[in-house]
Amino acid sequence: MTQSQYSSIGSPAPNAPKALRAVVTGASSGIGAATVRALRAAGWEVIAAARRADRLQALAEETGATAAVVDVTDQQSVDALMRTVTKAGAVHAVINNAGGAFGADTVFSGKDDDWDYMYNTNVLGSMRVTRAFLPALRSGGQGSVVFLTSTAALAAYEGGAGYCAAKAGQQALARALRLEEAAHNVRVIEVAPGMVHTEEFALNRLGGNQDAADEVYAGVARPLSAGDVASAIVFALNAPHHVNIDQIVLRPLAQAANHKVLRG
Ligand code: 8X3
Repeated sequence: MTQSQYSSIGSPAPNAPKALRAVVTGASSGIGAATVRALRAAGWEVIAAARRADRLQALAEETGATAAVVDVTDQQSVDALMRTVTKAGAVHAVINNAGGAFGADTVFSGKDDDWDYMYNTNVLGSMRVTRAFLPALRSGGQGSVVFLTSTAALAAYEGGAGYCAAKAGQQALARALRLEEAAHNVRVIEVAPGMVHTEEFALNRLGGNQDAADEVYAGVARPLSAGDVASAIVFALNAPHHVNIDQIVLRPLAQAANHKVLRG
């Protein structure tokens, strides 16, 4: 085998279009915003999509991304985003990052609203966005869809049932989609992080209680950062397009399992 027959995972494919274009949902904070920054740094054109226009505007000014307001729980809003984005050019990647955890109750104390919202954002939101952009991803010739799931999709834990179920649902969606879209040259990538210290994840999960949110990370030497996860996403997207990195699971060293966290 000659040197030229080796592919270089992590570097843009030699035959990649000059300007690769990606849509990132949930881009106003945390992993979504970090992914916008990382993709821009890697030379991608990026549409940063989320509900909060003010945050998006600041991110767009900082990075050169295009801000686009979208609510993934609303199909009309998703379709409007798709029309605006596809009118302006090809789409090579969609990163389904919008979602998160709401509530940390046991099943016995489970709240319908929390479970509905988690399913609606993580699973249905991913489906709505993916469904809307699939024609563009197919016709662009080398599409990629990324799903931000979680280690919560891999193992259930007490107080996590609603979130674990939503993330497992999103993971199942990704796995079925990979089988369906291979024939259309669209690859499907799942990135499943463990504990990531972001401004809002634990705060949302714990009903806005900052003290309780801080407790989640207390004494943990180095939880993952949003940038760590964004790097994994860019790594998978920048692999030559025939390389489908099905799943990346990343955890902080201090979290050997969701329930086993080393605290100093
Ligand atoms: C969040 C990871 O450890 O809170 O996606 O379940 S964990």
